[in-house]
Amino acid sequence: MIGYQFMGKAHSHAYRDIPFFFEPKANPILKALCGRNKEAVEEAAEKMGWESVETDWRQLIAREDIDVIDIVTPNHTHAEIAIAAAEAGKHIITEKPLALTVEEAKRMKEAVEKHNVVHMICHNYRFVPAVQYAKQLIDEGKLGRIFHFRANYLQDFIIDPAFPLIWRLKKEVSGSGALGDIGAHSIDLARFLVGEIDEVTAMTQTFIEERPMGEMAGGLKGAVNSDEMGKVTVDDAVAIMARFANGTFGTFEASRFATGNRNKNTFEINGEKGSVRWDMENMNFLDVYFTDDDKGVQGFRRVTCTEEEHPYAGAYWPPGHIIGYEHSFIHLLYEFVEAVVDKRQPSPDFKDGYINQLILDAIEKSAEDKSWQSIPYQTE
Ligand code: SOE
Repeated sequence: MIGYQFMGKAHSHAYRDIPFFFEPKANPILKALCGRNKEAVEEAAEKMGWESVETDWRQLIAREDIDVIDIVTPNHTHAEIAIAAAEAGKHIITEKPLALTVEEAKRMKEAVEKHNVVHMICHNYRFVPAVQYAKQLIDEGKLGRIFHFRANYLQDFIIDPAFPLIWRLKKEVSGSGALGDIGAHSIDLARFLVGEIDEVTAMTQTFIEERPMGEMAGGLKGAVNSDEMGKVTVDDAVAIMARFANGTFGTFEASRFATGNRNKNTFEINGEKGSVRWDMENMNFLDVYFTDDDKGVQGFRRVTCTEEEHPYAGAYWPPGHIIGYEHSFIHLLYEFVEAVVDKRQPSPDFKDGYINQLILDAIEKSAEDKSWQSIPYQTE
């Protein structure tokens, strides 16, 4: 694995828990952890159970004893590492968004297809049992024709002007701000649950234009490391309207200035026969509404998705013993490990990441020139 901070922790924990709760066809072996700071990566490897460390990702990729490369580094490094890994015949999983640009994402997709390696992108929220069950209900036609997909992904960790200029706030490292970091998750959920998006229009806002220089300090914390100020070059918030190919009406909002919301990743889907509603901060619940309930009891009801019937949930505890954020990574990486053993493509993969990047790019273009932008699928 290349990287070892927030996502490095989530992925390392997940690999170690897969054989604990599932019967994988092969147990992942944590062979090598890679990071530039030797002392820090050795400490992380010790803590998270990696057998060895590397400080140059090129050396890691050249190792014969490595089958899979897991990329959890900042967005601007994804393309170079993934393409080199594909050329070395390694299977690849990378954190989202796939790349900085559509051009990079295209080259990543072409590289993994050319070298016939298994590839996946870590849109972990697809793998929450309640979200999987929502998809089951929709695919079974329980909601009927879908009228609305509505998603808000709201955080507030950077509302303090003293929060430093971390990599997530620099376009040359992150690609975009709230849009690509959290909006990309909502776009992936929209594609997973409802279908492809035809066209978008959007607006973005940057509330704080300058911040003290600094760096990530684990999780979503930042540490100021100079009294110099730097320019924020990404969006702090984005609002999007989208028309889906199947006629669904889509509205999205992603913000890091939604004071009081820590990781409020939510969606609501309204159909002719019913609706579903999900909120990551109450991730085990799925609120459902069906028009054929008796009139006297009609209303949203809350289902706790910890039954055998709810995908992945039955692997853990008896009903009602809920699970957490970290379990979504266990489910995703379990599916990745199975796909690598079977040498087949899991979902979401680099093609999903590329389409996501096309949508992110269209949103940015639309916000720039106040236009509607069609998604250029035909160029894939
Ligand atoms: C920061 O916004 C972040 O860590 C995202 O990068 C993750 O993808 C999301 O799952 C939680 O918030």
